[in-house]
Amino acid sequence: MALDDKVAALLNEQINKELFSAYLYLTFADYYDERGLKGFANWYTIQVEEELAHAKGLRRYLLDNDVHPVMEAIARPDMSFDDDMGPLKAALEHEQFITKSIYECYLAAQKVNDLRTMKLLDWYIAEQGEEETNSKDMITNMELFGSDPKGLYDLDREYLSRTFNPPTIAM
Ligand code: OFO
Repeated sequence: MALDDKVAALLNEQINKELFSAYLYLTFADYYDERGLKGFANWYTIQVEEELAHAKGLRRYLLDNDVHPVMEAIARPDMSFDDDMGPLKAALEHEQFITKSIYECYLAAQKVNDLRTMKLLDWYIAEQGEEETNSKDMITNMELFGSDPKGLYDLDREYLSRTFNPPTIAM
């Protein structure tokens, strides 16, 4: 069954949003790198990989459904931060925006009884749940330990150990 035009267009837009997420998180990694917080920088660099994987998963899905993916221009992230909490709060806000966007894709698919796309988006919905939880945890950790140099050092060490595990979606 061919993909509905509106569903295909929303999924294509979502590719751009995922690529923008990668771009945004690169700027967060830069912020922390320049501050000497290599663990936080590592965490966001890995997040960039995750976002690229999300974009590639949607691209694969369009290709598999005979829809040509269109790579639109990626906006320049406009972010400057006054303190180490800034990127963490911006990340949570951004993930909530992405969750809403995935829900819109899901609802469009549901409207035309596109069960296959709904199944694909189930994965993205669960992933967004995880990403919102991670973002909230990072804010809480910063609130609890960030004002103490030793606490911040330990947090940074912890984030240094994050590695990229390619997600299970087809790319
Ligand atoms: Fe693609 O999950 Fe974050 O934005």
